[in-house]
Amino acid sequence: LTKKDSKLSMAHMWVAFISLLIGGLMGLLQTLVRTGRFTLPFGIDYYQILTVHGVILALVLTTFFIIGFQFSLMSKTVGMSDKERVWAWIAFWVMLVGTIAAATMILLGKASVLYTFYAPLAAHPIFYFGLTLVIVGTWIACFVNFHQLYKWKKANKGEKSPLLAFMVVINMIIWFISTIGVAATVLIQFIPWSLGIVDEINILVSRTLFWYFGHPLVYFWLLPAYMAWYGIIPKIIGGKIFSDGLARLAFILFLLFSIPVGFHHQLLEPGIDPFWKYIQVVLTFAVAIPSLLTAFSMFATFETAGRAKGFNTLFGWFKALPWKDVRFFAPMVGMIAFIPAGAGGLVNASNQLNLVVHNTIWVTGHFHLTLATTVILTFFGISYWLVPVLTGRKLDEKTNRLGIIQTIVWAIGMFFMSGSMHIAGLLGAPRRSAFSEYNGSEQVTEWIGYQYGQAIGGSILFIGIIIMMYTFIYMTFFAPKGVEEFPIAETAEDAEPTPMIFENWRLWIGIAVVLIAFAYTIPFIDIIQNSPPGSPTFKGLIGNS
Ligand code: HAS
Repeated sequence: LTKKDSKLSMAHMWVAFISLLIGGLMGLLQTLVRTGRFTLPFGIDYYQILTVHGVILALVLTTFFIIGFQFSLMSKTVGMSDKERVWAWIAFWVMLVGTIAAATMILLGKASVLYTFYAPLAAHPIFYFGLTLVIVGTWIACFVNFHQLYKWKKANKGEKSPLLAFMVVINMIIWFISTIGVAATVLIQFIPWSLGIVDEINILVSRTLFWYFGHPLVYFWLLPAYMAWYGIIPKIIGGKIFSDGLARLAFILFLLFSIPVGFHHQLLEPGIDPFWKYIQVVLTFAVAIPSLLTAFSMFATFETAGRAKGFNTLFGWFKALPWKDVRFFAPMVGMIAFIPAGAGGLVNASNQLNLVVHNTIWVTGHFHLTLATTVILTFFGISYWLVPVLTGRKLDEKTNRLGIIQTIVWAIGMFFMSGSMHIAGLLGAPRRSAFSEYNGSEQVTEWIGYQYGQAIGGSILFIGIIIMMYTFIYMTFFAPKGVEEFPIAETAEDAEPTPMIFENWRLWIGIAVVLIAFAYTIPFIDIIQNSPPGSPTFKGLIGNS
């Protein structure tokens, strides 16, 4: 990568890692509050830190890391012109100004609306203006990426695009289409409401538009991890990509199925016709298929790499994997975690089982396994080679060892925290609640051991964050100078050729739009026609006091 490209990606990494520290500290405080033995100082409200935690980690860290990582992939595979880089910097600054505006309002206690921020919780208008800027910034980044691939295709007529560039563009199309929903609710509903121009808001519409965005959001987080699994890990383990076509097919299936599924977050919500919930649940099960393809493809990659190295028994590949290389080890632990994590997702998506787990802390356990383990460990795994590449340094043995320890610490912390959350959730413990004895209810006594389990896990995880921050700073400023490899894998020679229809963007975007229209139009009209008028602003109750 050129110096200019490196600087751009590195700016994103800085925001991501500072977010990790702030957001992680808030997470630790939450788990301590939930033991009932710790109260927050200086009158800080539980929901204020819960909002900082969710927004900073789930929205800010992820978005900056992903966009920074994707810029580096695009620069490496299809190149970035000076003009594109100027726009990429504009995107970065617009996002950053928006983030600072929204974060300031949360820290001032004027936007304790949680990371899902749908009505009836109300925040200060500046929070919503900040969000708008963040979205606009990401849209600029989308168009920079689209332009990069478009230019490459023009210069390389008839050739299939580089796999990683193809994947980045799919992820950004998903992001662009889904953020239209959140932009609509922010601009049409929240800004006029928070400014007092209207005094009512349709809560169901706001929740529906949020979840139209909220579910594809989780795949916007997951797909960069899959980019590393498909396109980088094979190189690190000394193997080849099992099938370029299969990898592209998985990403196309995400484009088709990750958006028309938001209702699976609203299964218990009155006001949405059960038939349409049913349709979206079917589509939810369809979106698990590309993950199953990915699991297959990863096993196949491991096995073929192992066999090529002479490990020819059924499970011989296991021994052939470079367990002592943190660039592989951290994402691999993430992959293993995704087996129970994905199974938990399928539980959530099943209507009857959702009755048991919805709004319990099981759901929090689910996304700490998916996002905070599978995705984040893969992001950490990426940073062990990407940060040295960007700073012109080498991943030395000491950092590699520390990274392995960090991964183990993270896995143990998450085992306790997410495990306790899953079990307590099945025992009925609610999510998003500070400590309460619920007037001495007997059931609550069943939860308390698991709340301690969460605090133990949370404390271990915080140690993991400190190690990661140390490693990040070391790799940025102190690691030995040198040239670290940007590990991009090649496809196996005997793989089937990739069908060119996968490059037919109009076709796939067209089908995606038709599916979205099918899954949302009628229920949305229903919601608008039949739902009762909105509720008052709830000013003074939370956030906007
Ligand atoms: Fe989810 C709630 C359903 C995946 C994140 N999810 C959430 C929330 C978040 C979230 C943040 O249907 C909470 C939102 C809130 O605040 O209310 N989720 C699913 C389903 C999947 C799924 C069906 N979720 C994710 C991912 C996330 C994420 C990924 C973040 C990155 N989720 C739900 C539902 C709810 C929900 C409901 C609402 C619950 C409620 O009631 O509120 C699927 O995509 C999962 C498919 C995955 C698999 C696993 C494949 C396994 C692989 C690993 C292979 C391993 C290898 C290593 C190769 C089928 C690919 C092997 C090596 C060895 C040595 C063994």
